[in-house]
Order: sequence, then C-alpha cells, then structure tokens
Amino acid sequence: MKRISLTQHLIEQQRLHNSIPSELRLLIEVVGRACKTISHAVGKGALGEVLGSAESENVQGEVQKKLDIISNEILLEANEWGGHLAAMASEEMESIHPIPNRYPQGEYLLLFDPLDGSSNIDVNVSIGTIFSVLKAPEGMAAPTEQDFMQAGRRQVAAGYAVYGPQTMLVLTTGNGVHCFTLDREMGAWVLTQADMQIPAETKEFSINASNMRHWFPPVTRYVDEMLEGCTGPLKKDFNMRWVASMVADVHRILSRGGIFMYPADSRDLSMPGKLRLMYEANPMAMIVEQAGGAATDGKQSILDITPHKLHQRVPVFLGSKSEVERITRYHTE
Ligand code: P6P
Repeated sequence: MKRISLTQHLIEQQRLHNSIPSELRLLIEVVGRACKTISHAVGKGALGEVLGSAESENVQGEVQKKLDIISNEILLEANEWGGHLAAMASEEMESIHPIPNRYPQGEYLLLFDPLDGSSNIDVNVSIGTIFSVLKAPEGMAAPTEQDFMQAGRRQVAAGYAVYGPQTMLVLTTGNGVHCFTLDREMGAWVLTQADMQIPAETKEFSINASNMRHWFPPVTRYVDEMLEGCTGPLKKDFNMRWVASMVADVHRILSRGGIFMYPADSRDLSMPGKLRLMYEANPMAMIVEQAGGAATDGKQSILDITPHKLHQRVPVFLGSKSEVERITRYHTE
C-alpha cells in the first residue's frame, strides 16, 4: 500500500467525497496530534511517574488514574485554541467544557473518553482514546449539554487511538474506516489499512463472563449456544476473548471479526450496562457500521438512540453483522 500521511488521506478524502471541510480536517489532525502525545505519556509508564491513581473520582464514581487526568488535559489543551470547536465533553468531566472566551468558537462539538480501559494501565495492557465529532446546532450561542444530545447517526466523524504493541489511529468520516500506524521515528500517522471490513461471520465472542448469573435470558441463551459449540445448534466451536479494554476488543473485532457484548443485567436497572452512549458506544457504533458490521443495544441500532443525558449508559452488542443480528433477534423474540 502507498504510505500516505493522515493529512494527505484527509485531503484526498475531501476531494473524493467533499465530506471533510477544512475545519473538520484541522480538528481531526489536532486530535491525532493529541493522541501522539498521550501515546508518549502512556509509553513512559513508571519512568514518567504517571502510573497509579490520582486522589480523585470521576463523575462515574470511578477512581481516576493519573493518566486519565493527564490524557484529558492533553485533549483539552490541544483543542481549545484552534477555533474549530464550540465545546468539548469528556468521560472525566461532569459537565461540558465550552471553549474559553479568549479563543474563537467553531462549529463542532468534540466528545471523548480520553483513556479508555484505564484499569489496564498499571498492568501494561492495551488502552485507548475514543472520540466522537458532532456539529453544533445552527445558530447556537453559548453551548449547553442539550446541544450535545444528538443521536449517533448525526456524528460527522468518529475514531479511536489504541496504545498497544503499535500505536494506531482508526478513523471514519462516513466513507469507510481507515487505519493509521504511528511512525515513531517521524512522529507521523501513516495509512496502513484503508476500508477496513468486519467479517460477517465469526468464531470469537467477547463478554465479561463473571457477570453470567446476572444476565437476562437472551444473553444467557446466546452465550450458552456458543459454549455448546459443535455439539449445539450453531454446529461450530467458538473462542472467547475479554481484554476489559473496549478499544482493544473492538480493534481485534475490526481486524478479524467477533462480537463484543456489554449487556444490561439484573444488578441495577437504572444503569443499563457499563458503557456510555455519547463517547464510547456511539463512536464505536459508527466505526463498526462503516466497516460493514452492526451495533445495537439489543433492540435498535445504537446510532438511532436519542440521548437524554451526557453520561448515560447503554447496553452494547457490536461486531460481525450475523452475530449481532442473532442476539438482537433473541431480545425481540
Ligand atoms: P469490566 C473499561 O473500564 C471499560 O469502560 C471498557 O473499556 C471495557 O470494555 C469495560 O469497561 C470492562 O468492564 O466490567 O469487564 O471491568
């Protein structure tokens, strides 16, 4: 494959599809640069005094890791001066972060989970940054949380960086999913896979099986059938993977197929599942659908859900289309 940079890719995509105005291209390049800085901080580990927990909790009531806060700050500082954004929202911040008055306000809203999978930071397992881009409503003056309450179908871009053996950036602006690898010597994102496609069939599923006793019947039926393997109705054996880092699990699924599940369960009906709609489920759902896969909450496409709260949770079933359709069918039967 011809090795082109993120910038050249975005400019060529703009010529092809007229879907990446210069302000959006600037936004994506700024986020890409911020992810390089996060990758550098993450890569230092103990040498950079960045491991372990901060003395604080986030809005989810989760203890924040030092790198959660560092990554959040990196994204805020990288994006607030460019004039392309009206406001930002983050898993690590209770309310939205309007662009300070000293900077020009742009037409985009940026949402992110600055460092997803942070329970894995201190044990050197892959983690990542997830981001979603919406357009600010026409005529919006001072941005409010309500301006962010747009269905995932309205995202103009979505992506993630995965900090693993390689640092990679996976991106969609609505015309396919494209993957870049960080060339550390040049400090540049280089296109290494265009038009990623998720295989429709798979033999691999991802779920935290320790929650099995809390699952609702459709999930229990679906997983039981996979565990029965070639002796059961599916007549083939399956494999299980659970990294407990959504970015790592989704990247594997994008690369070789699979189904990722974080269902609601009987423990707390007010918190359906663990993953957040606006900056985890929605961006990953756009990426997966653009790669020929599917993403539902068990009933409908995640991208069609009308959001009500910035940090609302949603059950997630995403990946190989035939498998997502089957477990969704089990929920509606
Ligand atoms: P559990 C990480 O904290 C995260 O939000 C996702 O990245 C991951 O898929 C999930 O939670 C892991 O949850 O309950 O298995 O620890």
